[in-house]
Amino acid sequence: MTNLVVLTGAGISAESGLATFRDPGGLWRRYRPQDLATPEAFARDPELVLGWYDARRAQLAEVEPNPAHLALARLEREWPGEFLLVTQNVDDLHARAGSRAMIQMHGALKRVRCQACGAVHEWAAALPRATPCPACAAPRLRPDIVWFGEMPMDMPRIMAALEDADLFVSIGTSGTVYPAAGFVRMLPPHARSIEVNTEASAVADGFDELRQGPAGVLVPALVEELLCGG
Ligand code: BV8
Repeated sequence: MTNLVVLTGAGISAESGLATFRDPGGLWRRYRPQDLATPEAFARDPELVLGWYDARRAQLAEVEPNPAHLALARLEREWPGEFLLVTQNVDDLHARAGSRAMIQMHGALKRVRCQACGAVHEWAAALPRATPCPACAAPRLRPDIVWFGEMPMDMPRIMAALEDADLFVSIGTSGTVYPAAGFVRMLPPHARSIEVNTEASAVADGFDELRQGPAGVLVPALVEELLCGG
């Protein structure tokens, strides 16, 4: 049986209309994500950081999963071996497309976490500063997002899947953020690795194959190929 691990980044959601980190992101073009997605930025200017996440959370209601998200959900349903989707994305498009065997290693826009009691709550609305925690009432809620300098989620489970992988497919990620960018170098020597991207990522040389083009076109074709004996 072939064990398959898929990694996705912001590029898989680009055709759904969600800006990637590299695009000039409109309202936020004067900030770099590295400057906003940090505990220090949140401590320094909570309203600015919460406003950024409120805007991105609100945008989820305006976008839909695209054929690449849907194809990965089909691949999970029909794959005969072990399957794990690891996404760096904090949007809800993989879940809405039907993916279940999924780890959101950088957290989720539609979840908040209490810094006082640790409770995690599903959250679709805005998160004004000092909103009381539904569990303990402390005004200490933050986005349940992994910021730069914070430990990504579920790393032991991700590492175990990479060690057992026979096939690794990376889709729509620039390969600039670690530890995700290093996953391709953690594979067993026999594993086959494929990168799907509109341009070569910073770690493209670590892959056996580069399929250059939009995920919305290449991922459904790759899924068909993998399921029908490619
Ligand atoms: C950690 C949530 C350790 C926030 C995110 C120096 C060297 C190496 C590493 C470091 C270093 N200094 C610091 C570090 C560590 C740091 C890091 O890697 N920094 C980088 C900037 C150098 N990493 C961390 O801090 C991580 N934590 O290391 O912890 C630790 C150890 C012990 C104890 C405690 C801690 C945590 C990183 C997580 C940060 N959070 N997201 C939020 O979203 O608001 S990162 C965020 O940016 C995303 O999640 C994603 O990971 C990253 C953006 O990357 P991509 O998803 O790849 O998106 P991008 O826009 O860059 O690229 C899009 C790609 O799609 C492009 O290639 C494009 O060509 C392609 N594309 C576009 N359209 C399409 C397409 N492809 C196909 N089809 C299309 N249509």
